[in-house]
Amino acid sequence: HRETLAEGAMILRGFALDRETALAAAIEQVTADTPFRHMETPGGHRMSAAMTNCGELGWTTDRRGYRYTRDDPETGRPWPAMPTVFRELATTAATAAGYTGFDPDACLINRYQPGARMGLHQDRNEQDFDAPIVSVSLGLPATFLFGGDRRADRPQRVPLEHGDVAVWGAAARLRYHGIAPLRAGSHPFAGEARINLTLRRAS
Ligand code: MD3
Ligand code: FE
Repeated sequence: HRETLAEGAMILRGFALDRETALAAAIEQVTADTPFRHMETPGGHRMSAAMTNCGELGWTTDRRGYRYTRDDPETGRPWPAMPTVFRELATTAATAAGYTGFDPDACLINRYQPGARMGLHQDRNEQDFDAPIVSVSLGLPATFLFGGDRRADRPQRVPLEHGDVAVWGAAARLRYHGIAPLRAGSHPFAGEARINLTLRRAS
C-alpha cells in the first residue's frame, strides 16, 4: 500500500518483494564487477555506508568533492550497466507514485552494516530537480530521517523495511533526509546488512 509522507513523497510498502530474487542476482552481478567501497568526503571523513554504482553515471565523493562520473575511479572502467530489473522497478514505482516518464541513468547502491548511518543531507548533485528519485530498501530494517527544507528542521523518523520503495520529487525533491545508525541484526536477503538502491536522473 501507499503511504504519503509529505506532498510529493511516498512510500510504497513491499513494492519490491515480488522481484527480490532478480534483485539479489543483479546486485551480486554488479558488485562482483565493481565492489563496495568506503568513499571519502571532501572534509576527509570515511563514509560509514559502503557504496558502488551502476548505470551511465555513478555518484562518487573524494577530497575533491561530490560528483557523478562515467567511470569507476577505482577501476578506471565505466560503471556496469543498470540491470533491467532495477530500471523497470524504478519506472513502475515512479508511475505508481504519480511520476510518469521516469528514466534513471544512475543507480547508487549503499550498503549499511551495523552502526553505519547517513547524516542529514539534500540530494543536489543532479542536473535538474524535475525528475523524482526512487529508493529501494532491502535486508535489515532502518530508520529513515525525513527532515524539512532546512537542515535545522527536526526530522520525522520513518521505519523502512525490506521491500519498501520510496519515491520523492516535486515539492519534496530537496527535503533534508538521512538514515539513523543501523541496528545489529540478520536478514535472509542480505545477512547483517541493509542494501539501498537509489535511482536517479543525474543528467
Ligand atoms: C528523501 N540514501 O544515497 S534514500 C542517498 O537509504 C540517500 O541509503 C538513503 O539518501 C538510504 O542519497 C535514503 C530514502 C529516501 C526515502 C524517502 C525520501 C529519501 C528521501 C523522501 C524525501 C526525500
Ligand atoms: Fe540522499
